[in-house]
Parts: sequence; C-alpha cells; structure tokens
Amino acid sequence: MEPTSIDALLNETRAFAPAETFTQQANLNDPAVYSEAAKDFEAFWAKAAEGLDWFQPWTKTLEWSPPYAQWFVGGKLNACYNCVDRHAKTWRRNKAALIWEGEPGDERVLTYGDLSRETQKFANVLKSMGVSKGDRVCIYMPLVPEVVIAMLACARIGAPHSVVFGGFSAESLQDRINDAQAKVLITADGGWRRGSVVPLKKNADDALKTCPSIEKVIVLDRMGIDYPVHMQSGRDVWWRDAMEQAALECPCEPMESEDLLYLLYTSGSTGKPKGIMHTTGGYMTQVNATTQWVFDLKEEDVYWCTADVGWVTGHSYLVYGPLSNGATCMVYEGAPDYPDRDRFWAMIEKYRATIFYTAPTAIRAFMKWGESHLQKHDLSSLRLLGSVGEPINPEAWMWYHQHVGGARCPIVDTWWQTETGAILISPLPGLTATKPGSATHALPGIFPEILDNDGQPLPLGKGGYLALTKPWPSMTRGLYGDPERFMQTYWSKYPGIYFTGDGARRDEDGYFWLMGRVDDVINVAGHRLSTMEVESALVDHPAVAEAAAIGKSHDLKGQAVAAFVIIREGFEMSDSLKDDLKEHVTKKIGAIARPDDIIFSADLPKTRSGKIMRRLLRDVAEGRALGDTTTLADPAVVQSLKDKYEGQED
Ligand code: 7RM
Repeated sequence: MEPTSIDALLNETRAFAPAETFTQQANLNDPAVYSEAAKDFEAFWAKAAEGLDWFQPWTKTLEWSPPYAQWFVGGKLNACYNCVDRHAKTWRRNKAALIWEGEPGDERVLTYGDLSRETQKFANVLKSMGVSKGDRVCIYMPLVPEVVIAMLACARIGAPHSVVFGGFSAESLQDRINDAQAKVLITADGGWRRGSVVPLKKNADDALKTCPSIEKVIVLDRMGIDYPVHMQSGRDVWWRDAMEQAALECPCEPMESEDLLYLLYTSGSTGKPKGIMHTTGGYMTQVNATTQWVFDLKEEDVYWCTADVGWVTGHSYLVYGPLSNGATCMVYEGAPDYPDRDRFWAMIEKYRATIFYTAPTAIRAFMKWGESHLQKHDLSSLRLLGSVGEPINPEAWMWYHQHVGGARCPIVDTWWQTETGAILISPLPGLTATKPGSATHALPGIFPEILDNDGQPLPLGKGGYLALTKPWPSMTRGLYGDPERFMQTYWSKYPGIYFTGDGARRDEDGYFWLMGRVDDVINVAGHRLSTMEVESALVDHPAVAEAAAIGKSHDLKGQAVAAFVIIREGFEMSDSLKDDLKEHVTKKIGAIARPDDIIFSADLPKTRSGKIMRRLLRDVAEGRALGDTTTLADPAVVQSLKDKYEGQED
C-alpha cells in the first residue's frame, strides 16, 4: 500500500449517510444524545450504568483526582453476574451465548445456561486451588469456549485475570506472570493455527522454570490423547479432572465498583510491557453501553468479533460487552485462510452472522485474495460491519463496504486503545454519515482534543496529538505496580489530560482522521509492539552489538518490523545470520514481532546526544529521500546506509 497522504485523506469527499431504514430501527437515533451527554457527562454515564445489574447502588458517580478516576463509588456488582447469571435466570437460559468453531472444524454451541453451569464449576475449581478475591490468575489458551469460561470464572470470584495471547513466546509469558505475581496458570496442551499445533503447554513449562509465584497449572485437553504433554505432579491438573470434582454452585463475589477486574499487558515505548488495569463498574458500564450504541446490538443478532481474547478487543467486544448484553456470539479459533481463503465467509453464511467486527489488516488480506471467495457465499445476513486496530485506508474501507457489506451495511471504524477499555471515537451507525478512512466523531460523553506540543487546541485541518480532556468510565486505573510510569507515559505531557500517543487531524467537517502512533510503538497487523522490545530481543543474540527497530509501512500488515543491526566482530553478515536473527526474535517475543527485514549496517544515524533517529531509518527502509539530517552527529552514516540498503533489500 502506498500510504495515502493525509492531505488526500482530508479531501475525501465520499460520504455515506445512514439509510433511513437503518436509522429507524437503530438503538441510538436521536442526535440529541450528543448534546445531552455534553451538558452533564456524569449524569449521562450514570444513566448508562443502569444498564447493568448492581448488588448495591453507587453513592457518587465520579471522584476525579487526575490521573485517578473512581466511577460509581460505593456501588457493588459482579461482571460474571452481568454476563451470565442475569441472562441464565430468564428465557435466555436456552439462548446461544457462544457459537464456536475450532480450526479443524469441530463445533460447539454453549447457551447462557451452559455458560452459567460451567463458569460456576470452574470458579469452584479455582477456589479449590486456593484462589481467592484479589489473587491474579494468568490465562494462556487458544480461542476455545473454555477461555471465556476461565475469564468469567475469575471475575465471578474476584480474581483478576491476566490473559496472555497464545502467540506469545515462553519468555513473554514468563515476564507477564512474574510482573503480575500470578498464583495459578490456566493453559491447554495446544491450540490450532493453520493446521499446526501451537505448543502452549510446552511454552508454559519453559516459562514456569522461573515463575515462583505459580502454585497450580490447569491444563485443558484441546488436542486429544494423541498429543503428549508433560504434567508435573503436584502442580499440574487436567481441566477435565478438576471439573469432575467441582460443585455445581458458586455464588458471585460482590465487587466494589473500583475492584480490579483484569490486567492486560500491552507494549509501550520501552522494552517492558505494561500491565493495564481495568476495574469493574466503570469498565462494565462502558463496554455494555458502547456495544449497544456502536454495533446497534439487538436481541436476535448473531455477532462476530474476530479478535482473539489475548487482545483488548477480545476482552471488551468478544466477552464483556456482548455477553453483558445477552448476545449470541460467534467465536473462531484459527486462521482466516484455513483450510481455505473463504473460511470467514463460509462461517458468516452458515451461522447467518449479522454483525461482523474485524481489523484492516484482515480486510486488506481478503482484498488481495480476491472477491471469488466471497462470491461463493451468501452474506446477505450481514447488517453492520466494524473495523478496529489501526487506521483503515479508504481503498480497504470501500472494498469492505462494497464486497462484504453489499453496499448496504454501515461501517463503524472504531478508535480506542487497551488503556481506554472501550471504543471512544466511532460513528453511531444510525446517526453518522461515514467517510472512508475516518473514525468520524467522539462517542457521546467523550471529550477528545487535538493539541499542539504545548497543549494548545489546534484548529480544524491542523495535525497534532490526540488527547482526552475529561475522564470516562472505562479508562485504565493505572499500570500494575508502576504508578510512576503511568504518570510519565500518559499524564506528564499535558497535566490533567490523557495523552493517547496517537497523532490525528480533524477535517473541515470536524471528522477525526487518525494518523498513527507518535511514539516508539509500532502497529503490526493491528498488534502493538515497541521498537525497544524488538531491539532488546536482537541484542540478546550473541552476534548483535547494536540494533534499531522501526515500523516500515506494509501493504497488508499496515506496518512490518525492519531492523538495522550492527554485528560483532567475528560474525559474518550472511543470509543465514539474517534468518537466525528473525528466528531469535520470534522465539523471544512471538511471531508477531518477527522482522521482515534485517539490514546489516556498520553504524546507526544518531543525534549528537546519542539518540537513534528512527525517522531517518524509516526513510531508508521505505525507500524515500532522507529527511532533515542536520541534527545528526555524522550525516554520512545514514547516506551510506541508504546506498547500502538499496543494494541488499530482501
Ligand atoms: C483496540 C486496540 C491501540 C492503538 C491506538 C491506535 C491504533 C486502534 C484504530 C487505531 C486508527 C482505528 N487497542 N488504533 N484502532 N488507529 N483507527 N480505528 O487496537 O491498545 O492494541 O492499540 O491502535 O494507534 O493507539 S491497542
């Protein structure tokens, strides 16, 4: 993809007004919702909180002492109760909650009644292993119904979960377990990805060599008896065996609104991932409400969010948002091109999906694979499409609109972050005229601004930093164990104002156009990575003296990792060393961090104070003319790098 220039974006004239028939039936179809929320945002969110069941009402809507917010103070509730029990008590007991397909084609449907039973039993399993309120539980599983059961069971007993994406390496898992000091690990023997087994238990065993806090490991048998795994006696227990012993009933722990619901690690601009904390009342309020507003969720919808639960999208819009609304959710374990490139379309047709939420990187892959895969299937059940994870380029938006949405479905391009907990900038499908590539407007009750370096609001058309000037219910309550870094990262640039790390502009109609990260975070296929994480993995290799990683624009993944590497004396710059280094990064972090390019260099462009100028490395990797090099200690370095790169590109 040629990156579309921002000026071209701002001149986008195509606009798609909501169809009248859609607006008529939409959950939100009165534009007064915006002004009402702006008039009194606390009252607005208090009304939204009534969409949940509370054991005890709150006494104060908001306590705001920047950067710390407390929402619905004094209220008591339980997230699992809201996602499961309150539905299982009604006719929804026999409504499908999860319609699941494994990659090999196995199928399961769990009703709200099933979820209630399994979740209560598994909560008892956790209790029998000594887990009680406040203990952290780490979850490292494939995308199977049991991962949802595990999360909800943790929420039920008040044990914050920390889900680690199954694609992460043993070492990444280890870091996250140790940072959270988790007491129990829930994993599986393996998971399926493109026909191969992801050896989750083996990775877990490697990780657990130095995780002293872990007392017990629960292992789901996903693979069947033919797949042998090592079980350490006294520590490891099979999921099935533990469930056989478990009692059927387990009451929900009444949680304070501000009690921790979960931790989720995400990359920042340093090498160490941050444990983003989300609490119960505010988070649940906002994911519950935004699911109704943005996806226009109705009782009879078949809702499909393709994210893995290892990411925040899976937490908010596969588990807590839709289930708290009593939705029927499709869940798919594997890759979109397995066994064939029409797997998603086959599933939409088969289950009559009505709402489909995926990432631009997937849309661009579908585009590349061509329309023939879609034409084989009836996609007429779809009525709304969503996009998340990175800016969607207008071409991909138009293709999604035309070929997946049959030119009939509104597209919601949803901007948010792990830290924000819920969608903050997005169209309301019954109210907002969309423009391809724009996330459009802030949701009601959300107050973004585009600021310059000094915190001055910028006029329309001017690019700057996206910031949020007022608190919102699902905002992160901090970084686990690191209040200083929390302050430093989000609240020091503009005191009392949340700094997102994203650049943005608004066009003359006030529409938001997100322009990507302004820090050292890169976004590979919608997944966050820090350049420093990759650099630390590289310098860990014996051949590497110094490394600089960047995100290079990539037509499918948005960005791909490229790394400039200075090797130590005695090693040879060979293709096999390049492969070795790529493999090393995969092993250290996971496949998402694998560099596409390794560029050997004799030196790196640095400022006089020794900072690597990644901007110039991006110019080199993307084959552009070099930008301003006047602040470099030695401008010749980058020029020779450019000459050399043009010779060795792979
Ligand atoms: C939900 C999620 C957050 C970063 C964020 C942005 C980028 C996400 C969009 C987007 C443009 C979007 N959480 N981002 N959604 N950029 N338009 N609709 O992705 O924590 O993993 O990433 O992703 O840069 O800061 S995340």
